[in-house]
Amino acid sequence: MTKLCFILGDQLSESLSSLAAIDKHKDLIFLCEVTEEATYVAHHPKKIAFLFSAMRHFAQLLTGLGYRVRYTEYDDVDNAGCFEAELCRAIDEEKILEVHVTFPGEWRVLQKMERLKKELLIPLIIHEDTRFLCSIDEFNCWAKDKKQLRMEYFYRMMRQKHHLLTDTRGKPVGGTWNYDKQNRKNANHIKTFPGRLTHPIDEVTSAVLSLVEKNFSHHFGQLYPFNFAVTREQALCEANDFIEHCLVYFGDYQDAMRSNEANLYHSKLSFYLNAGLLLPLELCCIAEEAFKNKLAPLNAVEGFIRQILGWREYVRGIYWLMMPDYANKNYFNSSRPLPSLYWGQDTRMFCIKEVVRQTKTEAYSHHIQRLMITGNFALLAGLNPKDVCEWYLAVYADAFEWVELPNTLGMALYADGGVMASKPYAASGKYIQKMSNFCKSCTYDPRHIVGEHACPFNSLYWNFIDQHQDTLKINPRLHYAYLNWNKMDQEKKKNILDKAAQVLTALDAEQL
Ligand code: FAD
Ligand code: DLZ
Ligand code: SF4
Repeated sequence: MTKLCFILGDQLSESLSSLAAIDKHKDLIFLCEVTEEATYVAHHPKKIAFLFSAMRHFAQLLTGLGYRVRYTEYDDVDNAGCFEAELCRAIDEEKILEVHVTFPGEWRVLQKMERLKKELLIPLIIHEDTRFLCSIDEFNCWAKDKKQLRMEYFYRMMRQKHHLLTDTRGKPVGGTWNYDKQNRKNANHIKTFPGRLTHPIDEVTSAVLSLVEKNFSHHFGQLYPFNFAVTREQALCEANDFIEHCLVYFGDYQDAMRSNEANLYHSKLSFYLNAGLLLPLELCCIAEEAFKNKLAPLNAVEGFIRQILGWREYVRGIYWLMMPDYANKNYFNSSRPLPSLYWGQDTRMFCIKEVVRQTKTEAYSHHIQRLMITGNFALLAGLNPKDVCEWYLAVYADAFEWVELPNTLGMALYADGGVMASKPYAASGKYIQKMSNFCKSCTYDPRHIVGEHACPFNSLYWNFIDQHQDTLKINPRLHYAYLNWNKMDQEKKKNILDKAAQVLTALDAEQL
């Protein structure tokens, strides 16, 4: 009996559960590049090129290992254009009697699998995605009796379970679970940052780049220069390079932002983790090893491990716990359409302009830029969560819905009403001034709330605090914000709210 193992574009791992279910010598592996996946949101051209090239290289690797691989390229004449039709074509042509897949990363794709399971005349078996360190069942079990699903407690449980940075009694190395307080320095004084690896463009990547240029150059984003790792070997080089050159300062400058410097000391490994070229546990282990070998301090290593073992696993748990209703949450009933400055329309707000510029050229920006610049602005300006989530899903090369949605809808927009975050990540221009050098290049002034040159974040911040006081003023973490707002006299409040209204009018008129 011939079985088929259907591998999706973000499942490029040799250890994939569905691969273990087939016979290398008898069965068939199937991958396909399809229009529907490339266009259900207008993905950044770099993201499409990265995934197609990584898929093609992975298929080559499997062939080299002795597997039989069927691969549909994007411009194959018979390409049926979507997962279902391509799978059915493969089943018919190859006389397949059983299909194996690994649990997909999106609700949308899971629905496709469930439908196929009913419609196909042969069994379709969905295997758990064992690359994650916390299974969906385990997360649901952890969440079941909790009033609040705070990441910190989930993370401690995961540290103990995986014996990472714990002593023999399961206590945290250094005496504290979380060293985030040490990780809030700005990087304005730093002269140079570590350079990054480059990878040669081989024939496979070159063909993919031409294909993407021909078919997707109308999508937002710059295809060239293209410098993504596209094989596991190259991704491992990226990981080792990060450990050697960046991890040491990863903690200290984790929240810092700089113009013309997208990377700082961040790992830029999310693309490879999310596509399956790297595995989360191996990264946590090499980081812990670096700490043991005194290559990096505890605040850096703990911070890095927390992002992967804590946040990454936690957001996946939240996604599968809360879907499908989660995608429709809109706690503040925000409805303003996404303004064109998110697509690169010129703006005088330097911070937004800079983050959007980096996003366009790199298909990447680091966490604080996503959260406190584009995310914070979307929250304060009351942008429609659906539009905002679609933007994040399209423009970042590491974006798959299981990770993008909770981060955007939950963490950045508080649209889930506090499932993920204990308070909205709303901040004024003061925060951005403290953590970046952006304001020095800006027409606006972060010190002013009203007046011609006042930073738009400032009045929008107080407008947000005022507008949502019915729901937010009982939040203890916003106590000081409301104390300060209520201390202001009526005239001052009115001037600020009038200024916020002017800012929003200018935003709608594309004149901000
Ligand atoms: P580093 O700062 O070097 O962190 C190391 C690793 O930790 C990352 O590679 C990533 O795998 C993991 N990590 C860190 N923070 C998070 C987090 N909050 N959630 C999940 N994993 C995390 N991350 C994605 O992988 N895909 C997304 O689509 C995505 N969308 C986001 C949208 C918004 C609005 C926000 C605020 C955050 C989003 N994140 C997303 C989380 C985070 O911004 C990225 O993981 C990180 O910027 C990737 O860059 P890096 O590899 O240099 O990360
Ligand atoms: C993102 C993406 C793109 C652009 N193209 C493909 C593709 O052609 N074939 C494929 O198997 N996967 C692709 N992907 C990734 C899928 O969208 C991803 O597997 C699902 O979103 C589930 O996470
Ligand atoms: Fe951004 Fe305001 Fe600073 Fe300008 S002044 S860069 S708009 S925070």
